[in-house]
This record gives sequence, structure tokens and C-alpha cells, in this order.
Amino acid sequence: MKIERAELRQVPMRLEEPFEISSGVMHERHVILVRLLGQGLEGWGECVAGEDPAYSSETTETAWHVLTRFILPAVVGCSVEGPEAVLDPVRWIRGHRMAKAAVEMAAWDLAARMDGVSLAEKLGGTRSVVPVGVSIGLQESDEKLTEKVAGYLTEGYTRIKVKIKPGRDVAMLGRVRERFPEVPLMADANSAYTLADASLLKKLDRLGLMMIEQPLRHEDYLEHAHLQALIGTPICLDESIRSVGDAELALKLGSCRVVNIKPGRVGGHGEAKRIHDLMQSRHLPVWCGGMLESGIGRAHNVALASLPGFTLPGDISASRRYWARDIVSPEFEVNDGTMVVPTGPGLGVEADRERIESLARRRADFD
Ligand code: NPG
Repeated sequence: MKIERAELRQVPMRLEEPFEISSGVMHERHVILVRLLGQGLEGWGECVAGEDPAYSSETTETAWHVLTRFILPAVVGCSVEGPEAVLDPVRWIRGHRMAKAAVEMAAWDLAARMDGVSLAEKLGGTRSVVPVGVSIGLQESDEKLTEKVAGYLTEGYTRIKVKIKPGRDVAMLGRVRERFPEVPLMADANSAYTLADASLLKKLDRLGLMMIEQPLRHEDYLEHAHLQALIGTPICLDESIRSVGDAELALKLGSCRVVNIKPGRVGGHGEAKRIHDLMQSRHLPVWCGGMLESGIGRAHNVALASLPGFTLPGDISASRRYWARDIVSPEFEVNDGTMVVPTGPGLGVEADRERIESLARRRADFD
């Protein structure tokens, strides 16, 4: 496949409601979209980097810099075997996985369209619908949180993830559990704790959680292994897993029993598939995380989540949970806790180019 041209657009999108995690509050996303062109077809990707370097060291600004200065000038004009080879000219770039992923994922969409198949099929997906859940940000009170949980359960979500931080953890989750004794429930700390909090985290064992996600810092593989030996609740790693090598290390040390795979975090679908395959070979579950993506990133996540090892519901919610209006049509919907995997060529949804162009705050084109 030949990448003949590329377009980069930065599009501000206001969230329907602020999303608070242990490291801060997000009101708006500055979505970087990549559009690759070849053989009269297009492929879309989205960069998941945040506005500040809290979740990872990458930001919208660093991604824009690396994409415009290094990645796209090297990739455009190249003919490559397939989507996994599209980043070959920039293998020398250290890190910047989120910036790289946006291009690699666009190449997968383009390659699927060239083959006339859906992205899910191209990736090896086997499911026509995927189980999905909802991730609820920190709320000002326990009452507000239980109200939110009730609302999402009414909307059909069947798995609830709740953000926690020191001071808003065991007691708060206990109230949710008391009110909803049967609901599949999990907690996400986004690295807010240290091993000194082990006895507090051990109290979560009483609540029958599916897992606790990323309790400690992203470099803390050994500490996570110590914690996992102390608590019964399975640990799921997110920020710590940036590559299949990280996943191998975590499994070897016993740092986790579950992995949250976000293709945008690990450098694209190729690496996401390798992590999926590794976990599957060890009979351990994975699920697809979310980064408050627009419909373009969401379409990529849904396609990936159709692979057989994604046995747990992902953080893949309906478009309207995030945006007054999404930038794809049709928008994504949730029915009975599941989302339909699009079957049309590539992403299977259409990017609203007119709206993207009118909203774009920054543009760069590469011929
Ligand atoms: O539904 O896309 C979603 C949000 C899922 O909780 C979610 N994402 O830590 O996984 C996370 C968190 C996040 C979102 C982190 C945006 C950083 C930025």
C-alpha cells in the first residue's frame, strides 16, 4: 500500500460533562485526527494524548510536534507491505506511542478499505457485538455517584467502573456496593496510591470487585506484584502496559491478572494484537479501555474489542455519553450492554469531514 497524502487536524470537542480522575478534571478534548490517502481511498486515526502530561508524558502538543516534524514527513510517499509496516521509517523514534498509534491505526483503516473488508475483520475480530461498560468520573458526593450508577444501569450498561482516589475509595465503593449488590463493579485509581496503602486496598476485597485498575504508579511493576500477593481483588494494569514487553514483564513478576488494552496507548493495533495474543496464550482476560475518544477512535476500539480474547466489557460507551454531537455517522449506541461492531469497509462509520474542517483549530497537510 502507498501512503500518497496525509492530513492532520486538531479539533476541540467539549465533553457533555466534566470527567474527573485522581490526577485532575477534563472539560474538553483536543482531538488530533489523521487522514491518510491512497488509491483514491482514505483511512482515519485519532491520537489519544491528553491536554496535560498527567496520564502519560505525551500531550496534544508533543504529539502534534512529533507527527508534523518527524512521523508524517517520513511516512508520506512510502510504499509498504501493510499497515504494520507503515511506521518502519520512524522505528528510530523513541517513545511517542500515542503519536505513532494515530498513524498506524489510520493505515489499518486504509488497508481494510483497500481490501473491501471491515477493520474488525482485517484485525481478526470474531464477534459481531461487543460487551461494553461505562466509566464514571469522581463525583462530589456518594449520593451523586449512586444516582449516576442508577442512571447508567437504566441506559443498559451492565458493567460499572468507578474512579477512586485517597479519601474517595473504600467507604464510597461500599455505598455503591450496598445499593447495587449484584452489579459487575470495578475501581480505577489512575496511580493514586503507593504500597503504604496496601492495608486500605485490602479492604476492597470485601466488595466483590471485578478488579482494581492501576492502583500504583506506572513504573511500579515490582510494587504491583507485592500488592497483588497481598490482595485477592485482581489487579488490572493500564498506564504500566505500553508494549508487549511491558505485559511480559508484568506477567512474569505477577504484577497483574488482567490488562486494559488501548491501541492508542501502545502504539497501534499491531502492538495491541500482540498483547492480546500474549494474554490469550496465558488464558488471562483483556478488555478495551477508552480515552474519551471521538467516534473515530471509538470505531477503532470497537473493532479491536471484537477479537476473541476481549472477554470483559470495555470502556466503550455510546457517543452521546461524551458529546452533544459526534463527528461520525452513524453515532455509536449501546443496547442491553452491548455495541454492534460496524460491518462496512474500514471503520464502518463515516467521518463528518465538513464538520471536522469547520471545527479544526490547527491543520497540516503532507503530499
Ligand atoms: O469512556 O473513554 C471512556 C473513558 C474511560 O476512564 C476512562 N478513561 O484512565 O482509563 C482511564 C480514563 C482516561 C480518560 C484517562 C482520558 C486519561 C484520559
